Amino acid sequence: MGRRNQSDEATFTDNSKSARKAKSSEPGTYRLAPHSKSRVAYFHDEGVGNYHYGERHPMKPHRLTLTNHLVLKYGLHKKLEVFQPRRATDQEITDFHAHDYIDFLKRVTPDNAENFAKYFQRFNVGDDCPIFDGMYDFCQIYAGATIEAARKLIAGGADICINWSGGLHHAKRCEASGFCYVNDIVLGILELLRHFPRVLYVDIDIHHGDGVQEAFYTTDRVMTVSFHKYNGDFFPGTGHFDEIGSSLGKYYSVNVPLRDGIDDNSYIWLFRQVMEAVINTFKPSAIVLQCGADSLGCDRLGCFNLSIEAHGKCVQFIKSFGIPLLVLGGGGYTIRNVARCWTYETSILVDTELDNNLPDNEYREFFKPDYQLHPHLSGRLENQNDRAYLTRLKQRILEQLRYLDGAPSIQMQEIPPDIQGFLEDGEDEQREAKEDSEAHKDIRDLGGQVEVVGEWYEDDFDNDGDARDGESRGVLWRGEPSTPAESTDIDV
Ligand code: V1D
Ligand code: CA
Repeated sequence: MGRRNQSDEATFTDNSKSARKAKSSEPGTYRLAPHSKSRVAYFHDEGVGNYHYGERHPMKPHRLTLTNHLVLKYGLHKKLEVFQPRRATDQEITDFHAHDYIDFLKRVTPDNAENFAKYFQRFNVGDDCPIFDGMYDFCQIYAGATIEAARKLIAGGADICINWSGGLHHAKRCEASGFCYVNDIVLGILELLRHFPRVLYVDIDIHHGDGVQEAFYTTDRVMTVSFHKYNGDFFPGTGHFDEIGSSLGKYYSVNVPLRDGIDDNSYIWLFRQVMEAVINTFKPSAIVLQCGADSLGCDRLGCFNLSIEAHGKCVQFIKSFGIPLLVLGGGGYTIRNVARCWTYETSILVDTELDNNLPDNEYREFFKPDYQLHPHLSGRLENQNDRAYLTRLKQRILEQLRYLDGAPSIQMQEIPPDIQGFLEDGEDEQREAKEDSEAHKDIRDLGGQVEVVGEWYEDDFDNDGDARDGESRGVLWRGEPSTPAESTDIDV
C-alpha cells in the first residue's frame, strides 16, 4: 500500500523474532514458521446482514454485507477458504448461557413481546438490546460461525479463522447487554479449551470486554486483555485497571483503561508493549482477537482517534506471533469505516496489499466523497492520554505480569489430556479450596471493594471513585445455579 512511514517502522515492527522464540513442543501448541503464509478460513453467512435492530439503533448488521462486498470486490476470497457456517444449536449455546434465558430469546418476538414484558428487566432487553424480528436466528448465525471457526483451528484446518459477524463481548450468562445477546466469544473460547491448554483473548473494541472477562475471571487457562475507554461512566462502566481476576484467575485479567482521543502512535506503542509481554509470559496456545471498529476515529459512538491503518497494525502484530488465531468483529457504528477496516484487516491476514482506491461496487455511494480504503479519520479529538499516563499504565501492567510469572498456577508445561476438560470436577475442587483459603481477600467479602495489588490504588488508576459491583465478577456458570429466580422456567 505504500502508506507506512519511517516513524511507524520505528515504533511498530513485525514480531517474527517473538514467533521464533515462542516455538514449543507442547501438544495443542503450534507455531507457524515466521515467514510462511497463513491458511486463512473466512466464515460468512449471506443473510446475516439483513437483520435490523431498529431504525434508530446504532448497531447495523448491514455493515457485514458491506464488508463482505468489499472483500469480494477486492478479490480477497481467492486467498481465503470461504465457509457458509451452520447455525449454533441451543445445546451449544447453553454450554455457557442459562437455559431459561435462551428459552426466552427463542420465544420472544416483536409480535408477542407484551406477553413477556415481565422478563425484560431480568434479561435486560430494551433500548440497547431490543427485541427484533429474527433476533435468535441472528444469534445462532453469528455464534455458529464463531464455534465453527474455533473447531477449524482445533482440527488444524486453518492457521487463522475470521468471523466478522462475531465478537459480541458484552452478553452475560443470563442477560443481554450492550447490543449483545449471545456471547459467541465465550462459546468459541470454551470450544478452543477442549484442545488448547491456554487461550488468550484480546479486545480492541473501544468498550470493555466485560462479558468475556467475567466468564473467565477465575481461571488461569484464559487470559483476557481489553483496551478500552474508561472513566467509570462510559459503557459498560467496568474495565478498571485493578480488575485483575480472582482465585486461580488472579492476574489473568488485564485491563488497559484509556482516555478520549488516543492517537495512532500512542495506541500502537502501548498495544505492542503490553501484548508482547502478555504473549511471552502467558504463552498462549491459541488467541482470540476481538476487532471492534468503534475504536476508530469518527465512530458514531466512539471517541478515539485511530486510523484504519493503526487498527490494522494491532491485527498484524498479533498475527506475527504465528499462534492459531480466531479473528472476530464487535462494535463499529460508522458503517462505511467498519467495512473498510475489516476489509483491510482481512487483507493483512492474507498478506495482500490493497489499492487505496476502492474497487467499483454496488455500495459505492456509502464511501463518498473519497472512495478510498483509508479515509482521514484522526485529529477530531484532543489526545487526553499523555505520555506520562501511558508510561505508568504500561509499567503497572508489566508489574502485574511479573506476579503472574511467579504464580504457582501458571505451569507452562503440557496439560495432560485427561485433565484438559474445562472446569472439570478436579479443577472445580481445586478452585474452591483455593477460594476458601483466600476468602479474606475475595472481592465479594470486601463489600464491593476490589482487591489491590501492591500500592496501585493511590494514584492515577484510582481516579474514578466509583463503587464497582464485585458480585458481577468472577462468575461461574457450570453446574452452579444462579439465584432461584434465574433458574425457573419461562412462563407466559
Ligand atoms: F445511542 C443509542 C441509540 C439507541 C439505542 C442505544 C444507543 C446506545 C449508545 N450507547 N447505547 C449505548 C450504550 N448503552 C448505554 C446505556 C445507557 N445506560 C443506562 C446503559 O450507555 C451501549 C453501548 C454498547 C456498545 C457495544 C459494543 O460496541 O461494545 C459491541 N461490541 O460488540 C458488539 C457490540
Ligand atoms: Ca475493548
